[in-house]
Amino acid sequence: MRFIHCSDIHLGKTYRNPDAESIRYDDFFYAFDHIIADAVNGAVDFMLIGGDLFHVGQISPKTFARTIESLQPLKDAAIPCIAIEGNHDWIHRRDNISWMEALSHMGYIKLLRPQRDNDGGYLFPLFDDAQGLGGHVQIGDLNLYGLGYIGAQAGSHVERICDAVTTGNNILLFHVGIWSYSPVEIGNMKLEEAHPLAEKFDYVALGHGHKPYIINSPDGCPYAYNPGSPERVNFGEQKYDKGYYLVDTNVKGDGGAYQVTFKASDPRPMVVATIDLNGTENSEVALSRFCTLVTALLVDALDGSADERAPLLELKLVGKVMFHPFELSRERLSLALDEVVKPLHLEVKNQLS
Ligand SMILES: [Mn+2]
Repeated sequence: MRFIHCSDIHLGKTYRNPDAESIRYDDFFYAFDHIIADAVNGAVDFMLIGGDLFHVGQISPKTFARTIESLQPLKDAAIPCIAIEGNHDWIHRRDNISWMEALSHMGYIKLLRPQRDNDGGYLFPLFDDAQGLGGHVQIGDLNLYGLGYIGAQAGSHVERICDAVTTGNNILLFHVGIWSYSPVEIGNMKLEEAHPLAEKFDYVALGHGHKPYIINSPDGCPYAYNPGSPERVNFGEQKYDKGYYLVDTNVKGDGGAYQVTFKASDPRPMVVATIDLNGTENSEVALSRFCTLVTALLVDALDGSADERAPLLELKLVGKVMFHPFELSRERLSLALDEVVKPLHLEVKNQLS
């Protein structure tokens, strides 16, 4: 079997700035559409989404319609798309149907969710296609289980999760980070809390942190994989590798681990930098230095690629200057920058003194 594991697509995210809104909105669909095209062209057996398909729980009707358009080629090719909910697409009001449930009802995804018994144990009922609900799906000789986002105490649930699984050839979808690997601050578990999963599951498909990483068992065999997000979702992600995993269960590596290949995506250029204007005597000189430094940063960020997409910039201005810092207003900086680059989105943190 060959499958794609992606996560944290964040469809629906954009900037409220009217010039950037539709372009930035399209970025996330562009990333998702590319993965789906790779799945269809590569004729994989199934695709996994490790949570945060949507940026928010309450998406717009437009985002729902666009998502269906994106998923249609997978459905037409009869490639099952197995998904879980992340913290971003979690719906707290249980009386309201979620958009993820709707996609599952309509047969575009198989949304996996566990049930709990009265003793806090986990139950993974077999997925029911008619209802679009379940916790466990079988594809060929593989057994796929889905957990979604279960909160900050996820580590203490691992034993009960493992107890609920009695099959072999198991894969788990789990929207959780692992401390020290995951760049996010909440919703993580400790490395040693995760390790028992290696005995029950051949592949733990993680999501949550937008930076890719792979977790090894204490004896050095990889078993848990976080692909990160295929697009740069937030400032701070400029240095992360972006893409998804292509997995082949027939090719075995260390300790029987599946062959896993990271496939790079094509995210929009992003630059986050500190601009040192220390000692500049007037705002003209400072502006000129600002433009020179930003130009160099962009060359560096593009690293020889001919990417012509307008970048996302977050610039922090620092240093002691001999004029009033307010003279470098965001508008003035933006105007000066126009001659160098037209960013899709510019954030300035003026910390000049
Ligand atoms: Mn996310």
